[in-house]
Amino acid sequence: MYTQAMSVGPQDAPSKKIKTAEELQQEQAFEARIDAGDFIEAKDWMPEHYRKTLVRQISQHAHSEIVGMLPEGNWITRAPTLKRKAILLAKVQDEAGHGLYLYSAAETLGTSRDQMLDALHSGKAKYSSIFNYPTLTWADIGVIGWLVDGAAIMNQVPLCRCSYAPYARAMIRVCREESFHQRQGYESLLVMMREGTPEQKAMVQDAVNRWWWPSLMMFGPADKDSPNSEQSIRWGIKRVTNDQLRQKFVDATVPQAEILGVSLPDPDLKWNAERGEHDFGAIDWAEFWRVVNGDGPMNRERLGARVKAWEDGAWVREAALAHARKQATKEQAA
Ligand code: FAQ
Repeated sequence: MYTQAMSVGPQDAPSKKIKTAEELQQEQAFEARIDAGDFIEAKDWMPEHYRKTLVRQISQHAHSEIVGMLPEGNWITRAPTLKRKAILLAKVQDEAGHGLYLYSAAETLGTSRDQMLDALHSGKAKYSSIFNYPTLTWADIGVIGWLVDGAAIMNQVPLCRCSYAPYARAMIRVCREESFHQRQGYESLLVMMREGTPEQKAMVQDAVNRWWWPSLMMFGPADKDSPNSEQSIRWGIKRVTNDQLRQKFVDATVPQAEILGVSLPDPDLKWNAERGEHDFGAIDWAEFWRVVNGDGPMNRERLGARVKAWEDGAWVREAALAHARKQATKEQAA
């Protein structure tokens, strides 16, 4: 049943039922393929837990893309120039496309789009914590491109090598588009910081202050508190751990902040020559879990907007279905 598929976690550890010799053989053959670096296709045999983990991650990823359209969509009508509006429109449309590729990839695992959307709308499925924060000023749009898309790329490039081939293939195109998203955000901030008024520069700094910590939270809980990581790494679903990706993101972003001329809101952030990477301050995990569990600044609005869009679109789905049925009847009659 779908609700089970969506709630894979430590509580749903692989079934302890006694396996038949055939099942054991299939499992061993699967593990051998994973060890050999093979990609798994939709029709290949796979353990139920592998399938459920993928449905959970890919559908949550798809939901994130679709919910992620809302914070930026909020600024399309208020973009400062025609050029910025065209770029933002293209970016938000890209996110819709990413959602569609990802829902399609998840569907190959035997879960329907309706089931996935039902899980989102009923609050059973998660989506990225980052989209539960408000976009208060135009600078937030640049900062989302720079930091949020920057974090998304860091996380998603390794997913192009995910052991599940349909997901890996979808991620290749997604990553190319995310690179444009990151670039456009950074460029818009550069313009504001180099040519802007003192008020505009202050607006950029304020946006960076608000988005920095939530961006670090995007990578998920610390490895020691991440119930899914070990098995997902073992199966090649995730190739790099949450903490490793977070560290790479910090190291890549610090020099970009210097070029921009903004500071990052962490007094403990400094280069550690011994380790060859940056030290950074403690993440507020209580805030992270509050937001993940539905009590962030914008959770209710975001979910409310998605449910409303679904309900408002009912007539389109009904009309499309009626048309498809009519076509099918005509073809049968012919
Ligand atoms: N927010 O054991 P782990 C984007 C949940 S796309 C909410 O470490 P896992 C593009 C996690 O689901 C952004 N929940 O889990 C864009 C799990 O709960 P569950 C989305 C989170 O799966 C840009 C529990 O905590 N990207 O930004 C978060 O091994 C701009 C324990 O965690 C993806 O989805 C979080 N931040 O690792 C769009 C990438 N972190 O399901 C518009 C694909 C963790 O057991 C504008 N996903 N949780 O109930 C992944 O790489 C992984 O799923 C992680 C989490 C790394 C997110």
